[in-house]
Amino acid sequence: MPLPLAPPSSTPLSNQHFNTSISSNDHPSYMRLALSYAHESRPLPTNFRVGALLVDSASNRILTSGYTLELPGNTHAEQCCLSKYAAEHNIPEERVGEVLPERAVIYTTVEPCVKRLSGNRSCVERIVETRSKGGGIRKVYVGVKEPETFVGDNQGRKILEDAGVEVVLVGGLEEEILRVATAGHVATS
Ligand code: HJL
Ligand code: ZN
Repeated sequence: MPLPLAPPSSTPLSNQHFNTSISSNDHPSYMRLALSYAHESRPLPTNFRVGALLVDSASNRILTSGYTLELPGNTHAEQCCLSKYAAEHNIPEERVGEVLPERAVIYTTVEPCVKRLSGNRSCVERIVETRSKGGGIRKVYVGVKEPETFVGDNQGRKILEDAGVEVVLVGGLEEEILRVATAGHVATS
């Protein structure tokens, strides 16, 4: 019997791996779960509220979840996923590719960033780095392209694809993803 989904606030995922009742090819449901994590993020005018999941697509297990500013400091959702998984394996985030399962994928409500106004390392760089030893993240499921608010036209998709990471747009939740992502932004008109 499938286990129930773990809702973000009542069941923190920090150190547990869990199965869900989502079937492995049900990408919209995984994206909806990622979106539920985006809701956990504090609204701010200076970034987007994003939710992400690191999933082992071979075993259909969620390895970690993440959302913007979940970890201390100015942290992004995808970064939190990788960082938490690395911490669970007692390895620095830069080496997380060494402990990821062969078919690891990321679901993220907003396209991974290439450039950050803060100058911090981008999520695209972190994802590509996981592939340095041949394994690593092989696919990224994206809910929306990054809006041009902060850094203009984000080339995340192209750079990931050039590095051999497949990028799949999962449509259907764009409106809600953008509403959540921009909740702390100041209206311009
Ligand atoms: C993604 C996130 C997040 C963004 N994008 N994919 N996941 N916050 O968790 C992208 C946006 C940057 C701004 C500001 N946001 O966040 O371009 O301060 O948030 O480094 O460029 O940069 P900082
Ligand atoms: Zn990022």
